[in-house]
Amino acid sequence: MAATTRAGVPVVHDDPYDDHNLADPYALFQRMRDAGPVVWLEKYGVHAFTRFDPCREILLDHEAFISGAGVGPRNFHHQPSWRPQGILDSDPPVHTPLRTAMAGVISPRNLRGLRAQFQVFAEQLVDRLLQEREFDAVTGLAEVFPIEVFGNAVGIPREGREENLLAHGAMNFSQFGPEDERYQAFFAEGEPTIEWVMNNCARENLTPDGLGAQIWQYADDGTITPDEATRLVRALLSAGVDTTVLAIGNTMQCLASNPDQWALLHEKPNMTKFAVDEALRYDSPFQSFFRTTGRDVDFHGLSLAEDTKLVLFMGAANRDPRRWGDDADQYCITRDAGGHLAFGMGIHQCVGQPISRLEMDVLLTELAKRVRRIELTGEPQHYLHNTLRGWTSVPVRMHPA
Ligand code: OVM
Repeated sequence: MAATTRAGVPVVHDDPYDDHNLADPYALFQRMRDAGPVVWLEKYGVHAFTRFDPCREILLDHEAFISGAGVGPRNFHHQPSWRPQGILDSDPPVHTPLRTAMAGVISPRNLRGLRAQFQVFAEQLVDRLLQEREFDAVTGLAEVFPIEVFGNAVGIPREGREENLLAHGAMNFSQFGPEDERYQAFFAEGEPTIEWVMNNCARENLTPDGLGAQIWQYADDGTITPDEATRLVRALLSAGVDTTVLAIGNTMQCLASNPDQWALLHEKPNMTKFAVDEALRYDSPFQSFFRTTGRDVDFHGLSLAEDTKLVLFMGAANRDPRRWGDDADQYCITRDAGGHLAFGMGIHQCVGQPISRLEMDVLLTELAKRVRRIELTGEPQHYLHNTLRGWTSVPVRMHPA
């Protein structure tokens, strides 16, 4: 990594998106962080940020680093998105009413109602898993819970969720990484789900009391247009499922691989929030985003012209020892993991975060209370995706309390 660009930026020849680095990116992330605050990814022709502070600064400065040209490598100023742009890939003033509507729907009052519903299903699911004793924490737990409770919360039909929601998310999240063979494969799998997802964004197909219907009320009062309402429900359905599924699976993998941490959690189940936050830091389900310079920018010794793409690896920032200390690569539920970048930061910080956190807290608290010990019964299998990080399989055995 000795070579530099003409501007003196260290050049990285490694491919963060190859199979090997997707399975275990942390050795490469360390080399990228140590090379400097910014590196040049030769293969993709883009500057990359992996240290905590610059990543956080970029996310917080939404005027220098805009989202409206897309948050993947494709620059929408020159090449359109595969679908109409929405809350994620817009800037103020377009973004503001979208955010207002979405934040209004994810209200404390709604969350109180959802907690009660989530609790009922968490108890049923944990009852069932305790009977089985041995199960897969991804397919038998992490996928099952959000598909049921989040689907119900939005107000979509029960039929078709399994076949459509995960494949749709995996396709959608592929747009935030390179358009390579892996991208093509996720798009091929996801394309047949578009019709089902878009149908369920329509007002007439949503239950009258769910989050989806409440988004439509903002169209009624004129805060947003009907097209914008459709796309906000689309955002719930395309961003709200896979991410939480992966976060639950990653937390289970962390805890199953660190029996002392499960023992701590079982002793104090009200530490579940910390166990989840630490898992979000340790293996962030959402690894990377692009931004585009909204004007000429001087940043960390680098001059970037307006309309230049750059990539931030939040997954690397969340392991930066400059921020987290020498034990950054340890999963430790007593650490203060607050302030990690797994949900982003600034005006685009995950607006669904309270729902996702509620799902994880309710489900994993129930498990923590009722399970004394958990062990892996086989090797967890990596999920390889350009933007998402997690597992396709985490086989476990539970020992009831
Ligand atoms: C989308 C979308 C919305 C919000 C977040 C996101 C984290 C995607 O509409 O696809 O990814």
